[in-house]
Amino acid sequence: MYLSISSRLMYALCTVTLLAGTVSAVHAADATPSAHVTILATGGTIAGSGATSTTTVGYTAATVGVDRLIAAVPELAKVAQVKGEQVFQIASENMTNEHWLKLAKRVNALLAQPDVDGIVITHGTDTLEETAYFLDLTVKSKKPVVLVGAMRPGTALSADGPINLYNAVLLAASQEAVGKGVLVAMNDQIHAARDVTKTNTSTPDSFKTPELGMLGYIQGNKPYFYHVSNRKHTADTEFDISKLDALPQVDIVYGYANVGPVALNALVGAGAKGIIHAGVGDGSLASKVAPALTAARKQGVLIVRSARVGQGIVARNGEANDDALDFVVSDTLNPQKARILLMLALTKTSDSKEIQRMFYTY
Ligand code: DAS
Repeated sequence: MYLSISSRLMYALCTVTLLAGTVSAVHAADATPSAHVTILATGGTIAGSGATSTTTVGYTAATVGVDRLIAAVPELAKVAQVKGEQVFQIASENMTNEHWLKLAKRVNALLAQPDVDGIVITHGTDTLEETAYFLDLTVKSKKPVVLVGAMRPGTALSADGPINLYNAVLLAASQEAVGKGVLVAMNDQIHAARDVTKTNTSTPDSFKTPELGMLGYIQGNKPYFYHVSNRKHTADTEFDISKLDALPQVDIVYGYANVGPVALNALVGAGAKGIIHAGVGDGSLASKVAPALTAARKQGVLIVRSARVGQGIVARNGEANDDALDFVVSDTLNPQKARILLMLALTKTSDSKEIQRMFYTY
């Protein structure tokens, strides 16, 4: 076949372009990712192990160290330059205020380093939503902080930990996650720390943001955001834990049919500085409990009316005359998250009007 000179030149140009493309693709596949992500390991099922491959309950949490977690997912190296730190090794039902303060201080110290672009925290699922919200209110950076856990131990068939960890690191290394607040990456979904909650004792789809909605997905090695959180968080927080060694004692009392004031009086007697009332319905107060709450308020205990139902706004002056009783309402925060915001609020003020503002801000 005889080609004119211009056709030969075009053919040669196309060949060189194709080869260059192939070479760059090969290099791209082997290129060291630029993002530096630190994994802070705290324990939980993601670090758990069971006796057999079908043991998905009755396993032991918090047995596998951070180096083995990372080694079990070599694909992490394709999405970030990863370092691991074992900050705790506990089942998260045992998480304490002291753990939270230590973790938040470590996160802030790492994020202040120019060579850290994002942080992933591996965590038990039982209190993951609480730690996430505490960090959402105390991390002083726009860099991504992503919490991740697992509903099945790494020894189980279809363990969810490895893919959850991969997704969390990919998210923490992404530009898309910058400035979005503390995130939770579970089951290929991206949730905001403020509104996510564990909804099932054992299934991999346990983490949901029931009515306010999750923020997006992780699919095909990429995060997709469809919403952002409207409330203040992270770099915009007014709370500073850098000099705190303890948090004010805040406890939760649960509402139910036939409830009395015994638990409430015991908690106030033990020195609670704040009480979250997890009321039935729209945060209703039983007539046998209301006088004890009023008395506690008069003693200087800050009272927040939340609701055990988990979704919806607890209306101020709805089921109780909050103005007259000088109570605060939790807005849409569930009781366990309202407790976190009240603890931090009490590190700054005991003024109930200021604290109510905070519940409408975060
Ligand atoms: N006990 C649970 C915890 O550590 C195990 C888990 O689900 O992570 O939170």
